Amino acid sequence: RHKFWETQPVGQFKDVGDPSLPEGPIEPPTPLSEVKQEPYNLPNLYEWITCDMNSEDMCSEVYNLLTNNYVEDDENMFRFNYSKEFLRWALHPPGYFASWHIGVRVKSSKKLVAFITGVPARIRACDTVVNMAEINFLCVHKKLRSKRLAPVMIKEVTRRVHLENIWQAAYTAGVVIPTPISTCQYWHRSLNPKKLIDVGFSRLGARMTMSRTIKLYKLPDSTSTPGFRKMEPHDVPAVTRLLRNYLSQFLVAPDFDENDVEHWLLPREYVVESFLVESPETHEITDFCSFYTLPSSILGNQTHSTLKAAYSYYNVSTKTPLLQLMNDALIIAKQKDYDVFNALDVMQNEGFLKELKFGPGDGKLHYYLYNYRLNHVMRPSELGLVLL
Ligand code: NHW
Ligand code: EN5
Repeated sequence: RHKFWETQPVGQFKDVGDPSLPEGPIEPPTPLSEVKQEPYNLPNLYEWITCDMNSEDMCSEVYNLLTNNYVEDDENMFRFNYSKEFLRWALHPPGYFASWHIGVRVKSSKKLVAFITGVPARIRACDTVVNMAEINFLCVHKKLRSKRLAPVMIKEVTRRVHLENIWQAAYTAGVVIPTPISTCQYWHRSLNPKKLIDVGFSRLGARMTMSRTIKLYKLPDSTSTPGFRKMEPHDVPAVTRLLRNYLSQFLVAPDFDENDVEHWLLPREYVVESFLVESPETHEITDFCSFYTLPSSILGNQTHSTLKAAYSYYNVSTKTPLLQLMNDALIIAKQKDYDVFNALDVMQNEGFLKELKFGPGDGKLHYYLYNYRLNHVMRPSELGLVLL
């Protein structure tokens, strides 16, 4: 069934629920001298490149490959359209390795035809903080699909991760492969219902008119929480404390330090937005919310070419009810002209999804670990990790 994944150190379907298998690494690390020193072989017409995403030209080539060939929904109506600024941000966290930004191009024409990336992250699984790679942006050009190029890409990124003495990875995918640690549901909150219906992202409900639908999703013009404001650089220490404390309750979550928070959560226009509540009396930072910007190309619509989507990222409520905090996030997203606000049912998100008029989407997101076994499948609410 899974000729490639059966050979890899990942949980196998036949082992699900077997309590005799120990939690932790599936294979021990090998001495670095035993890690293969040369890249894996590619079919003869192709060659490996390391993509310098600081180079404007390289970043544009990657952007174009992904814009035309990356993830689509099951009916091929929408395709993720990560911006160049977003890709630069996603691939340059503290301690990143340029060697983990891997391209494949045609030798003769130099055309980029495949891509895969890793970035380093400390991720806690139960009680153990593990140095991992987060793998993302695996893409093979549409014309080169089903030729078993993806397994070679995955083996090559694995080799380059091993060369940095890292032996575990985390990744998410819309497809089921051996073996998810958890399966999450996408939820969507309409901000611009007319456009969403016009482009086929959502449908007019039964016994609903367009004007009733627009009224249903109306939001106040301004946020309601006193002390709600954008996060600023001087907030990094307080946000780090708040977030670390919050994430400690989940079974799998990033172990963020101040450098990570500065990189992943300080606002960057059109990339990531973060807000917090500063108590007007004590000036304490009590609550936090954030979302990232990931538009989708609309395939084959005469009037609209992009869907502006905000994706819920990390949220923490200690004083402001989560419902009220996320309602303020929706108001901000509406002000900023997003068409839809998306969220997964991870962390405590189930506590606001239905009340704030999110509806379940047709997509699921499966979470995976490489070379690390957990002994039970987690509920989404036990996950404290959001990948881009
Ligand atoms: S998920 C997004 C993945 N990208 C897309 O969906 C874009 C559109 N699709 C494509 O470009 C986020 C191609 O269809 C791809 C597959 C390239 C997906 N993950 O070359 P073949 C990520 O980026 C397996 C893992 O013939 P293809 C996370 C498939 O099951 N495996 O297929 C990435 C089969 O193996 P099997 C996937 O359609 C995580 C084999 O690939 C997969 O031309 C990567 C078929 O290969 C997926 N999304 O190309 C793993 N999709 O055993 C990282 C298919 O079933 C692991 N496959 O026969 C950790 C590494 C680091 C470890 C460090 C210690
Ligand atoms: C790794 N970082 O399927 C990411 N999106 O529901 C890779 N559906 O947008 C993983 N099909 O339900 C990728 N509208 C996995 C996701 C791939 C993209 C994907 C789904 C998630 C999606 C939309 C559009 C469906 C179009 C037809 C959807 C319904 C919205 C409706 C709004 C009103 C309330 C009810 C729901």
